Amino acid sequence: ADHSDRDRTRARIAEVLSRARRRTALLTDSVDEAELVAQHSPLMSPLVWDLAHIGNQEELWLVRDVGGRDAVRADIDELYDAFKHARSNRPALPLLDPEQARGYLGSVREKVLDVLDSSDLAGNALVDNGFAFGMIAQHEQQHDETMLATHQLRAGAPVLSAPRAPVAQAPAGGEIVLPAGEFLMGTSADPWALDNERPAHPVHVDGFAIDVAPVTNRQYLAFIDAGGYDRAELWSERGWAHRTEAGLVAPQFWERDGDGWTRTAFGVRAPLRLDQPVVHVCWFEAQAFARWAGKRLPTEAEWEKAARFDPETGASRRYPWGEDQPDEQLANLGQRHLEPAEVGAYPAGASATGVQQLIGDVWEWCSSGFEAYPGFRAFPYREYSEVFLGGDYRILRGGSFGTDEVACRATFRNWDHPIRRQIFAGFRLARDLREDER
Ligand code: AVJ
Ligand code: FE
Repeated sequence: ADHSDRDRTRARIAEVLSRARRRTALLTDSVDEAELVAQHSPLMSPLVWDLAHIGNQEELWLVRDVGGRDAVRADIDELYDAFKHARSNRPALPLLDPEQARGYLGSVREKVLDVLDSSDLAGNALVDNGFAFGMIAQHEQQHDETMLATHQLRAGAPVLSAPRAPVAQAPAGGEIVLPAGEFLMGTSADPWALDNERPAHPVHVDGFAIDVAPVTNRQYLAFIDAGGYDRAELWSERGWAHRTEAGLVAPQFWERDGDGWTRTAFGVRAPLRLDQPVVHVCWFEAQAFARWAGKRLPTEAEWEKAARFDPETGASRRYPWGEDQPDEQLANLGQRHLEPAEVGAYPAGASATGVQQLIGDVWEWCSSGFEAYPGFRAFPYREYSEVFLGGDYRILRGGSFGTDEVACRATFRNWDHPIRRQIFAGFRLARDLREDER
């Protein structure tokens, strides 16, 4: 049994690594050399930096650390260390050119598959259950989502395409009440969970109500039409200062079109799909919308309780719908579509309490900052999570249409600065319970 378990884990690792690599190839082979080395936005690396950085992380952890093998290219570690060079400075570095980068990734992967073959996937925390391989697959997919955001920022003719995201058979709306009580937040059991998701720990959450669906373009339009961007009282002081300085008037990539609005996604300008979740808003915009609507953003614990808590068993699930891996009936993940789906399009993916589309579609801003769970231990490196804890970040949960399932589960924690909008972020609303609801 031990043997076949190990073989199954090896096969799954090989599969997730090659899925990540197919996506990396799609994102980098779809534009020409000039576009690979260009800076499409000062917020983003040139695609060719992400490409070689993916290979370099894989080399550091799997070839050298897990495999104990000789370096493939020890001379380039510094260039691809994210902490050594700001994104805006990366185009000026003596980077590998696209052909060299592709060759480098290929050489690294070849060694990694050999390391995988000879590893018994046990013996220390780095390799137990294939953790380091899972971490590196997640890392590549995270950069693939980042590269997808770079694609969204590039000018010029479209190069990516995908089928339209599903429409809803029945609209989703309203809210779900979760009574006060404890639930188990985070995980100690999920073998590929990253350090910041650990350990599992009980959290008491006061009773709250949370929306069944994320806020839609239709609802967001009503906020704009009500003068939401011009009413300082709806914004926090910092939010208003940012809104003024950045000249925010609508979500990023929206453009006026007569009386209405269009949205440009991956080079295609089209009328807004009103029943899709709003995307490309910053935390300050989400907060102002919430105040206008008389509600608030959920805390991170509320979001996770809504996503995981099963009132019948008292247990926390891996996904809202249970333990099964996501599929196209359950959630809009994996760049299968290049847009969020209409609210109500994934009824099968609802949580035990009936909350929908928590996984996939859009990352959801929470009110919380990025803090360590009690008992947190940085692993295997401080620069994944620890150096960001307590910084000027807000939590995002649930993944987007651009998140691969290997990097998405109801415990997964993402974070970004509250002004960021180039990520695939939207939000849903929550509120405290009234006296008569408690
Ligand atoms: C967890 C998404 C915030 O992209 O900055 C990639 C993931 N860490 N390489 C990021 C990450 C190192 C990280 N986020
Ligand atoms: Fe990285």
